[in-house]
Amino acid sequence: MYPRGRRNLEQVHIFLSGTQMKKHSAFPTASIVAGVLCLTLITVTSLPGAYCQTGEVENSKMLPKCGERVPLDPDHYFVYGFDEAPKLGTVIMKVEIFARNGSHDTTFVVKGDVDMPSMRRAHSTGDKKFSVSKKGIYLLPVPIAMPGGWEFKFTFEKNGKAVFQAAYRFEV
Ligand SMILES: [Cu+2]
Repeated sequence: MYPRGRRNLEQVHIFLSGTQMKKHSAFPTASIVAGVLCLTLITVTSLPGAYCQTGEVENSKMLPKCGERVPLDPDHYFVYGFDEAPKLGTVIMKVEIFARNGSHDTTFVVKGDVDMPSMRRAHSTGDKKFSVSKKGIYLLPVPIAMPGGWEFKFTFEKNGKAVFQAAYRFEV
């Protein structure tokens, strides 16, 4: 004789396997469809800029979404995004500036300042200069101190003058 609890567990188990088998025979294509859907999702989210989330936009000085081309001046555009989903600790913000012909441009000075809009200046780093990698990619480590809404402000300078400023808001 099984103790009552164990028998109940076995009954539950049999019930579950029965349901699964029934589902399988009744909808033989269900799992295939689910699999294809999964693959589609993976394909979509593994495009460049996979870690991009849509930002909150309050005004025209805000960037709606990372991973997309942003016009910088008549001859240049840039693409930006974190190297991974923003999380507590340090994440790297990447910026690539392209000339019209598609080549990297590294003649700008790019600065970034991160802060929490709900706690102004509590975690602000102030303007920090991006470094430029050998591949011509601008990189800046960004410290994320707590979960919540964050804002990253970009400043692009040419010949010592700010030529473009915009902010990107994201959630951690
Ligand atoms: Cu905070």
